[in-house]
Amino acid sequence: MANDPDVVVIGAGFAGLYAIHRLRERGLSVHGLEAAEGVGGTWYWNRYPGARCDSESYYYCYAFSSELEQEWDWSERYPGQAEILSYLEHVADRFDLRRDISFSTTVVSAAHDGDGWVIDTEDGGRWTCRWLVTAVGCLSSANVPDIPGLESFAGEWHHTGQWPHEGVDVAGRRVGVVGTGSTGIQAIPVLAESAGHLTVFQRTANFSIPARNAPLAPEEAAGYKADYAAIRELQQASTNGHPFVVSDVDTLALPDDERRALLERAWERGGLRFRAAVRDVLTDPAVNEETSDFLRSKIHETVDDATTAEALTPRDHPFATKRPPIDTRYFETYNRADVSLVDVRADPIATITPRGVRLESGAEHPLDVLVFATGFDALSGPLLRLGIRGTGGQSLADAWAEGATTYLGLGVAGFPDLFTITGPGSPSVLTNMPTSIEQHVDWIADLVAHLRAHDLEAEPTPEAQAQWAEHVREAADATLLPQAASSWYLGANVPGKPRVFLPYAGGFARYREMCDAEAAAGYPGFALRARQQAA
Ligand code: N01
Repeated sequence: MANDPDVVVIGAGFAGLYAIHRLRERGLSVHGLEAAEGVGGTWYWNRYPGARCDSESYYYCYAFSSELEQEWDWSERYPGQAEILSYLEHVADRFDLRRDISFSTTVVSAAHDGDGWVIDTEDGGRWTCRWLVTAVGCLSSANVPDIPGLESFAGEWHHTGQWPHEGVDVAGRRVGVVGTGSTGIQAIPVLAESAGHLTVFQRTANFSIPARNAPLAPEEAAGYKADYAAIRELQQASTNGHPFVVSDVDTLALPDDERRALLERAWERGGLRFRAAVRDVLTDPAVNEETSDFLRSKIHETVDDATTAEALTPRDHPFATKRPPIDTRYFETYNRADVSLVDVRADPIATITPRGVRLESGAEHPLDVLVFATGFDALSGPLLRLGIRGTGGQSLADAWAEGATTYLGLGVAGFPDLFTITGPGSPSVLTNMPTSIEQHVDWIADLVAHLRAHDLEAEPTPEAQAQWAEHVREAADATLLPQAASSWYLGANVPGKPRVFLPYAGGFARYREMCDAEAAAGYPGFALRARQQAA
């Protein structure tokens, strides 16, 4: 194909692969540009020890093909990184997607020239297209803290989101981990198994629920396959794309012993389902405090040393206001003699030395391997890296100087014919990602087909975008979510990033209905212009 397809899709993870497939089905020519050497997105890059999905395998997958649902066998309750990557490779082959993807191709700029998009890549390539679809993920821009002296470190250091494919040999070595979010909490128990000594540098103690991972029994897997129609229906009707019904029990009205029993049952079942077992946990401070206290007590029951247990106990944010990790023997790991916890809120990291990490107090922790499980410049970061310029040469960075705003998380005023899968302002990271991705891709494919049929170009109106930004803020404010001051949902983890609550917290089902209503009404939130006029 010449370098001028109808649509360029940037990224070949869950979102990009499905976008290529779906847009092809709509009769458009599509080409994917992917920085990595292969498909997989998040699951290509995040190969750190213990990397595993927190959604359960039977629904952390595509729903668009019932044949695919029936033919793929998951081996565990939660799929590991390698298994998800194999699944996405299978999808790429099964739907013959690779022929339309350029790998090892990093986009350095994308500019709208009044007629369409001109995309330049690091290797000197140029692509032109009418519609640009970003499928760059929400958590793909690694956040390595700017700690003085890192370049002087004599050992090796890695960010979990850019983990070497050949692995890192930690056997018998002194390993340090900075960060105790979902990633750190997955990696720490696995690293501790083989490291000589593991030191965890914790700034914020975190809640975590046991995942209770296990092999998926063949009869259980067969049951899911037989039930897919109902499972998918439940996901579409849910708050966050998981096939769980949120409990309707008013926990505060229960006698103490029954409330405790309900929480114990949810704890024993484990995983992200825990949240769904407690009605109003994200909206009612009293319910949340009860639940938080229950989880704090579990940390103290699990960790032998009382001082370590208290240091691991979160007291500065309500449960689930930061994305709650799920774990396999995380708190138990601190009972090992070869694992130590360093509280870097009390004594912050001052510098990295050739030998290891030095704290403000002067204490030095010698290390051979330093692991940054320090998260990502979430949602807006991956888009800003693309060097996008819209009408009049305006950069996306300038448009978002006060914080990322979009209409429905799907498009940005001033950037015609640009569509952002799971962009800022969409439910995205508050949901099961494949469910949100499919909804976005289907919606975008319908809009692009409409634009082609009528020879139109589209961009959100500034009014619709401003109203949506206000609605996103109100939806977050109606919950306890903004109370976690250091949350990446707010951009608080990246120095200098504007504090704007980035995902839409109003719920997946409600959001889907709003998107459907927008399409049914002929896209009133978008300025639709005849292309001849626009040119
Ligand atoms: O990143 P995070 P993550 N000095 O930003 C600490 C998804 N995910 O990679 O809280 C010291 O949550 C930081 O401390 P603080 C999931 O959505 C999904 O763990 O800012 N510490 C925090 O402890 C998740 O939420 C799966 O005070 C520093 C940690 O690093 C999202 O990815 C699996 C520091 C970062 O936590 C991100 O999780 C894994 C510094 N300078 C992840 N800078 C699935 O299963 C940062 N920290 C799908």
